[in-house]
Order: sequence, then structure tokens, then C-alpha cells
Amino acid sequence: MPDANSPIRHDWRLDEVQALFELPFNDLLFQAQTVHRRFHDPNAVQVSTLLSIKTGACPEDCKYCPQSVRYDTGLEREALMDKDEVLAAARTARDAGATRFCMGAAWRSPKGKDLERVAEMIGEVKALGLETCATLGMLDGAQSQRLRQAGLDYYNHNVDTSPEYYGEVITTRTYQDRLDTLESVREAGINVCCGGILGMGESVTDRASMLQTLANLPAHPESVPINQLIRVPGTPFENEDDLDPLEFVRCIAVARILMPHSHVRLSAGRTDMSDETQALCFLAGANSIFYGEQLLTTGNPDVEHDQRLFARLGLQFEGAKCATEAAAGDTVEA
Ligand code: SAM
Ligand code: DTB
Ligand code: SF4
Repeated sequence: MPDANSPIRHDWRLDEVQALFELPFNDLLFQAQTVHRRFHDPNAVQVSTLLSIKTGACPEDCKYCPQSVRYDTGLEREALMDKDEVLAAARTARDAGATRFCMGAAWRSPKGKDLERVAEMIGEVKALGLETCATLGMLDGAQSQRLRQAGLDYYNHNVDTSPEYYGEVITTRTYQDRLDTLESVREAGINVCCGGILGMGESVTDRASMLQTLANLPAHPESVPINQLIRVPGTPFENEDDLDPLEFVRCIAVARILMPHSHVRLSAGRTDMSDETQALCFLAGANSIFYGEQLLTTGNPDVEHDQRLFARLGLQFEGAKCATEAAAGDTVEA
């Protein structure tokens, strides 16, 4: 029987999640911030830096993605990077204050030789003192175990949207395929990073259903990235409507309430958000970001801008080991 007093649940009903989305904004944010303070330092934000280690020419048809071979987005394809280049980028990220380095590859799933090359990168990035994360597409049990053995700390694999809306977004792999990968990763003992995208024409019920799916996994993902769609010209979703920033904040707040221990990441889309919207996301319980001027193939705020925003909000980089932490904590004149 679930403990009615425990906020850690895996039995959320859709109507309960929808009811959270429908709360008056102030009530929702108060509840989310209350949960947040019970489980996290309210003024610390975990920072990860991304690197696309293999870019473009992906056989999948994800309608949001500039890297699918099916859409003409003008992106230049690039083969799997050399280890030394990856390590140089990881060092730069560490020296700028990132604590986790996430390597992304535009694959449906990694092939044997490529997986070995990534495994080698993981070991050496870890040796720099960084947490390691990878997002390489679908994995089976043996591949997950190989990555764990190489020292992988986190694997990112998103459900992206609700099971009901999924068919409008991707046709080349099923929702169940995604859940199977998450299970393999979890069984191998790797931390799970799993979230989705808002602004793809989904309904509020779809957002509730996506968060319900994540919260009702056997264990909550340690990291929950909430992305706002980046409308890349040439992708089928390039002309989607603007998302109301307050609807985005609501989704962060509901994720925080449903998954109290998780790091909720304010992920892609920050270049299109005001500082004030981002501040509301932190108030709603977001405590992680992607840091550095590039996501995978698209832009992200300048590090100077983020450092200034952190200073204005009195936020600290969680677990940073370098001078940037002090810089981010300094008071900067507005
Ligand atoms: N190819 C791998 C896969 O899909 O499993 C890993 C890389 S993929 C680019 C990682 C995630 O980035 C996607 O699942 C999606 O949630 C997010 N993403 C990709 N393009 C995006 C966009 N235009 N806007 C927002 N998020 C995006
Ligand atoms: C996630 O949820 N968001 C990141 C990361 N996981 C891999 C990727 C965002 C990609 C945005 C589009 C691009 O830069 O290509
Ligand atoms: Fe390929 Fe991943 Fe982009 Fe889908 S999201 S097209 S699988 S790179």
C-alpha cells in the first residue's frame, strides 16, 4: 500500500496529475517550492555541458530533430569525433564549472565498434573528475552493461511526449522501445535521465500523461529534462505555435511535485526564454541546466549571461570545483 503521507509515489492517476496542472498558479508554485525545499538546496543548480560527438544523418524521423536525415535543415553531418577532441571539450566544460559532461550521438542505436570508442571516451572523461552522461539512442542489456563497466554515470533517453501523442512525433521507434531502453539502463545500474519536449502541439492532458508515465516508472529518473521545442527550420515542427511561458513553468512545477528526489532540468529552449521565465522555473523546482553556448546542434545562452543570471538570483553551481563557482556567486551589478 502506498503511504499517503509520503510524497514519493509511483501510482499517480491521470486525473490527479491534471488537477495539479489546473491549480491556480500561485498554489501550484507554492506546493512545488515546498516539496523542493524538503528534498533539495533551493539555491543550488546542477550544471551539465553537452557535446555532439556524432552529428546528423540519423535514420530516425523524430519531427522535432534537426539531425534526422529525412529533413533538410542544412546541418553538416560529422562522423564520430576523435577522443582527444572530446577530451579537450570536456576539460573546457569542467574549467567553466560544469560537473557533468554529456556526449550525444545521432544514432538509432550504437554499433559495436562505435560503442567501444564511446566507452573509451567515457573512461577518460571520468578521469578528468567529471560525471559522465551519454545519449546514443536505443540500448539493449549488453550495451548498457558495457557502458556501465566503462564508468558511465547517467544515460539520457527521453520519452519525449505522452504515449497518446507519440505517434504524431515519431514513427520509426515505439514508445515501448523507449521504455525497454530505460529498463536496460536501470538494470545495468546507470542513473536514468529521462524527460520530454513541450511545444510540439500536444495538449495539457498529454503533458500530464507524459509526467504520469515518468513518475510511475519503477524508480523515478534521477534527472528529468524538460525541453521547450527549438523550432529548427526544415523540421516538420518548424511552424509550431509559441508556447505560453507560464504553461512551461507549470510543467516544471508538476514534475517537481511528482518526482521530489529528481533533478528537474530546465533544458533546451532557454535562448527563447526571458530571465524572468527562467527564474520562475527555478522557483517551480528546476535545479539543473545545460551550460555552455551550444546544446547539440543549436545554441544555448552565453556562459557570461548564465553566470550573471545566477548571481542576480543568488544561485550557486551545485558541486562545482572551480573558480567559476565563485564568479557565479559574486554579486554583479544589474
Ligand atoms: N539520438 C539519440 C536519441 O534520440 O535517443 C540521442 C540524441 S537526441 C538529439 C536527445 C533528445 O534531444 C531528444 O530525445 C529530444 O528530447 C531532444 N531534442 C532534440 N531536438 C530537439 C529540439 N529541436 N528541441 C527540443 N529538444 C530536442
Ligand atoms: C535533452 O533532453 N535535451 C538535450 C539532451 N537531452 C541531449 C538535447 C537538446 C537538443 C536540442 C536540439 C539540438 O541542439 O540539436
Ligand atoms: Fe535521431 Fe535522436 Fe534526432 Fe531522433 S532525436 S532523429 S533518434 S538524433
